Amino acid sequence: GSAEILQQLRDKLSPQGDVVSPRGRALTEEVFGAPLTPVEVVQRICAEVQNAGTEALLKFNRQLDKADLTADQLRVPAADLAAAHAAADPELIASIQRIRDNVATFQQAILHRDVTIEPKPGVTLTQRYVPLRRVGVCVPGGAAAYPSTVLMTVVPAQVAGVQEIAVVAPPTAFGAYNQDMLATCHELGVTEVYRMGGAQAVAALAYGTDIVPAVNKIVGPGNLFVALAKKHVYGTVDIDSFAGPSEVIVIADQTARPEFIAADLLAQAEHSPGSAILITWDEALIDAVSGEVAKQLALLERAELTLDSLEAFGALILVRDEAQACELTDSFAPEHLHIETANPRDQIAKIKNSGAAFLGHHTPVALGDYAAGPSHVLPTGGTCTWAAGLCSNSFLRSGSITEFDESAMNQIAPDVERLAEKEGLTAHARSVSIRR
Ligand code: HSO
Ligand code: ZN
Repeated sequence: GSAEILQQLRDKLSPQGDVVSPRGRALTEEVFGAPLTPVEVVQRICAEVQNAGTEALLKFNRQLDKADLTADQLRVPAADLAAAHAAADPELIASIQRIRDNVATFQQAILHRDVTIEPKPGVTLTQRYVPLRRVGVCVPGGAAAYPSTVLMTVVPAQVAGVQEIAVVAPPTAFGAYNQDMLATCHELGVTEVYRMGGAQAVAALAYGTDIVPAVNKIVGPGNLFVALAKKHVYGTVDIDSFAGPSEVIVIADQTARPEFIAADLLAQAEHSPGSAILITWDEALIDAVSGEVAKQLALLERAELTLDSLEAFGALILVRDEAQACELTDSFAPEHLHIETANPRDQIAKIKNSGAAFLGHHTPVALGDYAAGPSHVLPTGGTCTWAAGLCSNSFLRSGSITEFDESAMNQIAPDVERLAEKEGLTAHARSVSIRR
């Protein structure tokens, strides 16, 4: 039955929350002198950064990321950004420019525009959208470098009209010292890049220090500590949704090519951890895909990590029919959904819950990860039932503007006065009646 399959699928979800590696646990115990939960660790780090600012930041850089920086080394010098750009592969820069255009075109097209209506003569009502002034972008740098994350966060913010963008990346080879990431920042006109990561970077962005001015919103993916820190500082600043370990559900029928599907599952597992699940009603496809996965795995650079991830968080699911495939997928609410069937629009119409959907045999998820236009910062772990992926509108806030002329006010006045009297708020009522 569907309920049992769904439970099995949920068990296949890569860890979204409370898992810390033994190494991470030992490290925090060493730093804090006591075995703390991740939430406690994050509370301590945020409080210290709030109180001691840069000094605390430098200490956590040293203790948690093993980077012994001075205060004036926290910000990447403009010359380093320019040098990374000058030394970058020209083909990479050309790709970044084309991708920036793709992302900007889509993000511009979906941008909210002010709406004004005149519901009655003399009444003007407006919903207007104003960009956030200053935002912080977290770029991960633990297991791999992510110039693509710079594109998928910075470009939507720029399209929205954000004036100041501060990028933070951990002081590691894959993070703030990654030349491709720095070159991407420079190409996009980002001048503020900081060598700091983890909860301490989130706290610095939220509270501000003498080196990093506080921001209005913090976005971007990160590990558990980054996610918990964002949750902790929410209210001081806004945050985006929780982008945890990546997942994909592939729905396929007999028209799908097993070698394509195997490649798609492996691409997701490569994130390690990454959940990769095939759902099909075509029994022959299961065997064919399974054979292809084994064959293709051997060719991969990160074969071992990918296999580990696949064994823990991969699944090939045979369902009764198309209806059950759609029902299961909708209940699971995957971050990525790839439909490789004859008529993918039939299935997507039946599935409301997915962070991002990819249709057909020629739309691998990697197109969206790197270049298509929608951002790859997406809600994971079933949170797309209530959260949305990052986009240009994530960097806008709305406000309303109301204006009545005298006769329009006179017309609406009795309703206002009546409700104000009922609430016992006679000053409210009088502020209207005095004008009549
Ligand atoms: N699949 C990731 C994004 C990514 N993939 C970046 C490769 N680089 C989360 O949507
Ligand atoms: Zn990816």
